[in-house]
Amino acid sequence: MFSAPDEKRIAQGYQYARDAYAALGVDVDAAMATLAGIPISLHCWQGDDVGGFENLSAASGGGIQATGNYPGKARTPEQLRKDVEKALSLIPGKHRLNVHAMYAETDGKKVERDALEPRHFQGWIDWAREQGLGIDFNPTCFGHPKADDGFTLAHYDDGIRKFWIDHCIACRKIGAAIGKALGSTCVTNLWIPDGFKDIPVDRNKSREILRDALDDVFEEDIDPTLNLDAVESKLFGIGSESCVIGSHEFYMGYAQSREILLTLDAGHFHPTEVISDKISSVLLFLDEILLHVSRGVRWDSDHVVILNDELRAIAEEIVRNRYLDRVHIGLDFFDASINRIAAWVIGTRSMIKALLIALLEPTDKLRELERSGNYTARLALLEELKTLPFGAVWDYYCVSRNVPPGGAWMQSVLQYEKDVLAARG
Ligand code: RNT
Ligand code: ZN
Repeated sequence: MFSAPDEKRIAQGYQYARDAYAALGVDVDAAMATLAGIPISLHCWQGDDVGGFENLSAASGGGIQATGNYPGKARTPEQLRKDVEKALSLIPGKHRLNVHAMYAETDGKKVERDALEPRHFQGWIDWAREQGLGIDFNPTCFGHPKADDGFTLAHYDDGIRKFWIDHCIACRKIGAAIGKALGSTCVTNLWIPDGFKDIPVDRNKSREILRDALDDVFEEDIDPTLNLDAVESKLFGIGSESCVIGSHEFYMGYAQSREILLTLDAGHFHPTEVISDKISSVLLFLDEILLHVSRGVRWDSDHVVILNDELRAIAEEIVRNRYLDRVHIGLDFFDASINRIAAWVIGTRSMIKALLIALLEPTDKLRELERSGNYTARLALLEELKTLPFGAVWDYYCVSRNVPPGGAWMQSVLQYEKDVLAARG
């Protein structure tokens, strides 16, 4: 069922595809070379259902929830790293890993989140160096007793708020240490769950508190070659249905005025609202942004990414506008109902496929048609492009990067499930 096309078929398909794209003025080899230089930041939290290794008895996950109980989830840093390695071995290209503060390694000792230090991430850093990966980072402002009432940086209580401010400051320093150790800029993304389940009376005060708390967090300048700060908005979460303090408008203004990165999560907007349409607007006023590529389904913002129209549109926006240097592409989904490694592989391969399709587009031709007002030909060409043999280029690309083409990777995941995951019980 998941057999790979054989070498001969891949070579033939590639020849055919190269000619088909060349006829439209598209250089397939150049597209693949560009693709190979685009890192995707894989989120470590798909591997353990956003659990972390702190063993806290917190009530909630801050309005985010992985559902399902598929066997074999990673329970130790070593297991999680093994699983990431497995996933990466099935994904073409060089990528990054996105780590949350709750994945600290504290040698069995309790270290409060406001006291975390770079050394608690040494295991990740050493491993990343070995693997040739960059790391991105995140404060964890959820899944903690001090976040149980749904408020962190926007908390009315000075003590609780201070705890989270100190945690976020600690995380920026860890981000910088990671960036330095690996020689690759770390993007540290801040998302907080703060919001009201029911209709609040004072939206303004909470937002003032959050603005001021963020100013405390970002007060110290950090070398931007080591660490870049990003802030992530959300429309609603479980338990914050009526008002999220860190809304899109809030963080748009904040990121712009403080000259930091804005994070656009594809699952954090109204169901018919898309982040692909936001990229070209926000990048007129911001230097760089971070994407959390995800897939919203009704109330859930975190389904596994698939090659759908919006994913393609996101990739098109980045490629057409030559934003590759200004858009950090991160993934953010968690599904505990299917094999977790397969989830990573499916989501990441889909993201890369979307980028490849965008890179294979005769954009100049389409632009010409648009500028001359020939919308008929623009629509016709866009539709014809959809049936070009992109799959043949994808298979060739996979083989050229030493990863399985087609669905052949699935065999390898099933074997790993038998050999490794099953033993975890
Ligand atoms: C939550 C945000 C956030 C988290 C991760 C775990 O809605 O999307 O990015 O998913 O930080
Ligand atoms: Zn996100």
